[in-house]
Amino acid sequence: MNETGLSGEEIRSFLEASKGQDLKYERVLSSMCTYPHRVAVEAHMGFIESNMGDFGLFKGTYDLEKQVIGSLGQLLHLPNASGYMTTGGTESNIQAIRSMRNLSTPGAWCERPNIVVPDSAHFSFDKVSDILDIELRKASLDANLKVSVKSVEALIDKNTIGLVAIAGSTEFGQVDPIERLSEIALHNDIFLHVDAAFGGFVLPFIDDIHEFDFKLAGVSSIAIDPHKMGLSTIPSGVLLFRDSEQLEGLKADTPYLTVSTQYTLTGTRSGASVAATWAIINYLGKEGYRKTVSGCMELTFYLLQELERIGVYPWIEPVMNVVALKVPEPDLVRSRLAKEFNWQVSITQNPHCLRLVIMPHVTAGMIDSFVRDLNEVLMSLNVPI
Ligand code: 0PR
Repeated sequence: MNETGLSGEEIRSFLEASKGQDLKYERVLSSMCTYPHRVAVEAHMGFIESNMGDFGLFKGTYDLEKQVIGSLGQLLHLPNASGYMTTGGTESNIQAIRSMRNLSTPGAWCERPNIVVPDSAHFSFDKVSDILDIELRKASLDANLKVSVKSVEALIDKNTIGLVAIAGSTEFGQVDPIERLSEIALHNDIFLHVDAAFGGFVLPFIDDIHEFDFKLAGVSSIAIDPHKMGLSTIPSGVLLFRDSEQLEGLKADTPYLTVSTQYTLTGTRSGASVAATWAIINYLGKEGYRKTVSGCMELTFYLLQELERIGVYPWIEPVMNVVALKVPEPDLVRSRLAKEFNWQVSITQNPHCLRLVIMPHVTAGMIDSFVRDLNEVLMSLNVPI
């Protein structure tokens, strides 16, 4: 740290230079985040000092948080859901499993508790396993990259405290057979957490019906992220519980704050995200999200149509705006797209594909030039597609 501070002008110019090195979303086809909506940004800036870690001081913001929980609970078919705003899917997943662990009857497992997750689960569950010392059992996927129900059933034993299902997998945008997993959870009297961090703001707004939420009696908690397809600011995640007792399972005493208990993983947390999320869900409403999601889906199908012309096909028919493409040498293609054309795309592991996410910042013009550039890279590889 310098002895004396820089001038405001110097600070601005340093920051501008740094920002200039950041990539613009206009070349990004790999991200599950996007530009937050201006209404969310405005609300965020208006609440920048608000700390939900001591919400007795910020009663107005806390009330907005309760309204967000109510609105998203209602969207996911449980208006009186309990929960709170997290920093995103990772924290929601950690807290959901921590609550399962804390509520599972002591002595119900003999050795180490375990959870059964799809092989497609986000890497946040590896963090869960490490932090909570819970065994992670990975169930295999079927040909459509949904978790195999048989594999899940085979992995459940007396030490299993819960299951995880994915509604919108990170790599493929696939939705697990959650209706069946709900029945299995009820039958075994264990929890079922649904990771809808991405799909939670997509599935309710598309025409195809995928049952994934609290409508299913076995679903005990859901992670849904406003900072992904919800168009809110970072960091905005939401964790919802069916039962207030599940939230109680996370209780910590906070004797010197304005409130005596806390249920969150972090202490100090952003009231700005709360205001931004409240603002955007109320500004857009279901109608606005339906428009946003249908725009992304139309572009997703436009992309597929254009790719077909150059002989490139998706591994599975996309369920949402995440596309995994069969191309030869995906790593090489990815790095050449970045180096030669400045495109940011990602890859999937198994199967090994090129992965694109068609977020609200993507335009038809972006797709046209991406397909042209991809074709050039593939032609120069000189291998059959
Ligand atoms: N669950 C699912 C299904 C996810 O896709 C993700 C993140 C998480 C949980 C974790 O959410 P947080 O990152 O909010 O804690 N999926 C993306 C990923 O890890 C996140 C991402 C976002 C990656 C923007 C890149 C990027 O530019 O791939």
